[in-house]
Amino acid sequence: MTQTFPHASIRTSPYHSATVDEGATTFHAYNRMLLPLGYGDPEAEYRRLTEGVSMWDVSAQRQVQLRGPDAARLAQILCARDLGSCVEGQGKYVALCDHVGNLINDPIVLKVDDDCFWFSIADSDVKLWATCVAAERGLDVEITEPDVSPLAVQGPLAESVVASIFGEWVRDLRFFWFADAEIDDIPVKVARSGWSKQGGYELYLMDGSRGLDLWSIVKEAGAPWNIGPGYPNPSERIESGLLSWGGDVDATTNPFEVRLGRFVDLDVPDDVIGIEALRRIAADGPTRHQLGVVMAGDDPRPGHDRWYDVVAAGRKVGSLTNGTWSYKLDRNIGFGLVSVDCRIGDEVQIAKGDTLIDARLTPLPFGKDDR
Ligand code: THG
Repeated sequence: MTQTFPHASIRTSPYHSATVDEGATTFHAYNRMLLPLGYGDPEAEYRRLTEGVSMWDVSAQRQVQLRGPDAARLAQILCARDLGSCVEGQGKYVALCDHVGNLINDPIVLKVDDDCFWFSIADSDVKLWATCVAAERGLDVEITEPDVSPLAVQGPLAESVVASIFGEWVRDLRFFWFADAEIDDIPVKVARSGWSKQGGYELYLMDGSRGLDLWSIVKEAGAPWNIGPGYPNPSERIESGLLSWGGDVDATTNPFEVRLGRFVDLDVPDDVIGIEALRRIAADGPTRHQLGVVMAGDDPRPGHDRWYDVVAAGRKVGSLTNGTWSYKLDRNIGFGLVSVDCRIGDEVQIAKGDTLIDARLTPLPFGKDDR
């Protein structure tokens, strides 16, 4: 396996050749790293995740490490969520906003120790942002991208697989909490997290030279439960209402518009970036909100390549920001980022090229009966 230089425009993950050997058919660039996005049988990969157990290379969820006496202060300045109660070994999902309250990333923040935080990031350059903010404010903190590469084990049987590798203690981990562990001298952090609502873990590999070893260990341990390869699954995550930063937000989306208001604490200190703007937006009320969209027809439609207009009474009222076939609903579904004048239950249309598709607005996450 060749690990390319950190500044390469597209880097490979420590699991890369294993994913190729497993038959990965699609890769996406994410944080300048190749992220496998499919192994050729979407339905089997969906069922494996929702009924069994699946393993994913998510090294592209890079860590930005803040280390030093001012690490906690910088972490808080960057996050519109109160981190004061966050203890060592705990993670929190946060909104990272710019000075006008636009969402520029939605990482999980892991408190590694009092002087060290990891931001497990979505696809934007948080290291550059954090480095600039720290320097401008004269903070004593070093910002790096450490050699850390998460491997997700997701699905209802994930707990059995991960317990068989690391021990029964993993069953007691709370959501977003993590702990240090070792297997065959491979250092990892075992976290209860992952970009699905099927339950599971992320193994934060802390030695990139051992990626293929860790992959084999998980694959062998999971064999009794029929583990197989998977990827951040669009059907499952859209059914479950999980946000994809970059896919579901544009340059002017604030957290309240995309259901992240519950992760924003308006009473954080005034030096938190964007907090004044967020207080104002909260007081005035956002102009858009995110709802589910269920489209008519029971044939899977081809992939979603861009945002499509959501139309009501001949007028654009918002955008369909993603779209997928739902195996749970047997319908095409997606997220609408639409005017707050649009309500759950409204009949709308999706303008896909010249085609107008009848659709209805629903709550998120999708329920079985929302079809
Ligand atoms: N794992 C790790 N890093 C990541 C992601 C991940 N970085 C990029 C991206 N995913 C960050 N985005 C999310 C979005 C949603 C969730 C996690 C990361 C998530 N949300 C739950 C929800 O919204 O229901 C739980 C939130 C809560 O209750 O606190 O899990 O997946 N390492």
